[in-house]
Amino acid sequence: MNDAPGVRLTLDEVRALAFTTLRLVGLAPAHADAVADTMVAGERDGCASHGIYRLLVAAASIRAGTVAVDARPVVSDPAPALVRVDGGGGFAQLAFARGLPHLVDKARAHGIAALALTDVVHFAALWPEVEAVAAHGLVALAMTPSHAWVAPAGGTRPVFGTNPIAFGWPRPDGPPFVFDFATSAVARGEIELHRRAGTPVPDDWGYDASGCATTDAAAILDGAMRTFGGHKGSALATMVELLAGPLIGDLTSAESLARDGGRGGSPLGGELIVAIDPAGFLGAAAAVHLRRAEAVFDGIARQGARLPSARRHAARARSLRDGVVIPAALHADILRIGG
Ligand code: NDP
Ligand code: PYC
Repeated sequence: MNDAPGVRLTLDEVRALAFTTLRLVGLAPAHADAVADTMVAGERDGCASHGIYRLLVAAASIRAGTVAVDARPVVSDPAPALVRVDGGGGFAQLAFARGLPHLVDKARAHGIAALALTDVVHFAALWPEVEAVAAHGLVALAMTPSHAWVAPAGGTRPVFGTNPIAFGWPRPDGPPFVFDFATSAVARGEIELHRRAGTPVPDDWGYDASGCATTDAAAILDGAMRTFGGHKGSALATMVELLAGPLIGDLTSAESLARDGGRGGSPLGGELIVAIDPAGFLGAAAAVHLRRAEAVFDGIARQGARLPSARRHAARARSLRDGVVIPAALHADILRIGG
């Protein structure tokens, strides 16, 4: 149980804190809007490693000069079912917002479409994006490489990023089914929170710089993280490197880290988002088959197993009602950024 002192804020106050801080460190208003939204969503849904903590991370990238604070995303149309948004070195959130309407239109027109965000800076969770696509009744898949922090199964030196994969499935009677996780044992943000708190981590999260398993969060951040699920996570991490890297003409995690050049900014490169319209294969029968799919979710929930995204929605309801509690030390660090 975490009994560290906290500061209770309404979600409006969290948003104001995020927006004001981002503006103070020089982020242009359109970016500050989009970035603040994603941080508030993370905090609201109880995702501590990708909530308001990310203000420290985003501000560090801005100060390190690794993000273009006033980039203007440029949308292009490489093929009938493809859309590309060149983020111009800015944060990914605004590029995604610009590309989303085109992705939705193209998926409706062709049954399937893909959006490539290129030359963006990524510090965030992917679930807000698949949730936004699923809100249009489309199935969504998103992935992005990061910085080379993660060793392949069988090795101890970093090759992959933490390379998240997110999936969204629209449901007839409620919010979409969504999962979103790193292909590393945990997100790097989780390990950073342990380092901040001075708490040990499980001994299967990573290696120190000499390749030995360790429970010391700082040693893992200087060494290598592990993939989840051994060779299976390792293969999925490889897939993310390829599909959201060379396939869309953007960086691998190793190239991202090299381009950062030790400045300590967030991952640089691309993201791939695929949207599938159930009506593409099924036409008017889509509703019947989506209803049939509900049996899969019932089969999980009926035996007391937890559906991914159920915890987030419960946290969301709580936060909308009661606001959120931010660790006092984090709140103080955020105020210091502004100061
Ligand atoms: P977790 O290991 O906590 O897994 C999160 C996902 O698994 C969520 O969908 C969660 O649902 C679900 N889940 C967790 N526990 C259970 C359970 N017991 N039963 C069923 N479902 C469960 O996340 P990670 O640490 O791997 O990643 C956290 C975040 O970090 C992600 O949002 C990811 O996008 C982000 N990230 C971003 C990166 C980037 O480069 N931009 C890189 C790496 C990670 P629920 O949400 O309901 O808890
Ligand atoms: O937590 O691994 C992570 C991460 C990388 C980029 C954004 N989050």
